[in-house]
Amino acid sequence: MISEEIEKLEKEVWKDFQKIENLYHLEDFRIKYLGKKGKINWYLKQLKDFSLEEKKKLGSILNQIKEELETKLKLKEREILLKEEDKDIGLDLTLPGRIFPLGTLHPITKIIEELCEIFLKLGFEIITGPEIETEYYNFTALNIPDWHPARDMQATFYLKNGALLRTHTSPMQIRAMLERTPPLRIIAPGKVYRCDADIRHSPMFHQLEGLMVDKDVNFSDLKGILIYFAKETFGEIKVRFRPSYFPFTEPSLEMDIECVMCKGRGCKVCGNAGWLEILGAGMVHPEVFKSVNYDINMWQGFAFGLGIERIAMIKYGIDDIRIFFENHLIFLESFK
Ligand code: FA5
Repeated sequence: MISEEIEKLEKEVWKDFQKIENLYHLEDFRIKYLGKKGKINWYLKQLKDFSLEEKKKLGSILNQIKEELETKLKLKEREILLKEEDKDIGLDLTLPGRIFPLGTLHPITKIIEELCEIFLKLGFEIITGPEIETEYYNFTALNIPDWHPARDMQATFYLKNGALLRTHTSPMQIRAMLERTPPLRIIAPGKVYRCDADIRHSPMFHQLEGLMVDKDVNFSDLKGILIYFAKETFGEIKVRFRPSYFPFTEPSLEMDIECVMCKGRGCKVCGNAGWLEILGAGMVHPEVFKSVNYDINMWQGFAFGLGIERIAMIKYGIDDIRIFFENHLIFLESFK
């Protein structure tokens, strides 16, 4: 049976791999197993006569072995070269050390740090919280009871036992207000999850929540802070506010930034709108204050939720959100 033969081959591969001691062994090994006429390719070719299901199953096993081998061979080669280098030079303590390539911060981490700096200057405190949430924090306490159609606005990944992956960072508003007494000013950056995927939507993405509660906070304060953040982040750029709806804010707005790709003319990145939506915001709804026992006659507040990837796309001129999570070294190194 071919599956048994492949199993045997896998054992043979790893046994042989242990025997590699120098670059000659390594090259022989590579030709024997990974070469065009090597054993793995030979088995891959045999699969053509099998059923689609078997082809898929066995092909994936063979490709996995191939990938693992390629990675391990690279490491082995490096290990052998380093050993040989040591042999050539002997031990010379006056030689400079080896330079190891340094990594760099991921562009999304960079943007989060930049945004935190901006809001820290404005007196906001940074907090973090769980990505696995309960319906209560993610929806109910935010004035979205279970019958509310707004639950469908954010396609949710449910887990067993009623838990879910948070669909936004807004549950942090509730956590912050329950843990503190007003006045308060917090931001909460973090990962969120939605069943959503295209060039502007990713199933896992980052948001930064902002919440300010005080005795006389109003809508102009909110707009002022958002315009300040946009100027600090992008320099001179056109922004616009649109009226919107969120069950946890009233009134609500969304903020768009002029699309940097097409300068507002319309392109595939902005879906021909000329604008990219980067955040939702509004004045905290009295029902939300009631759910955390804040006196609605004494306290007012605003909240906002920024889409971090959208901000990174605009800032770095990136036309497909998926590239942030594909781990291409050339892309990541360009942020050094
Ligand atoms: C919310 O998530 C609200 N919680 C925001 C909010 C907070 C409103 C506080 C009022 C008060 P929305 O679903 O529009 O809203 O998402 C906010 C931002 O996240 C969007 O403007 C967009 O920039 C970004 N975003 C939404 N879905 C995705 C996605 N799938 N991939 C990448 N970014 C996304």
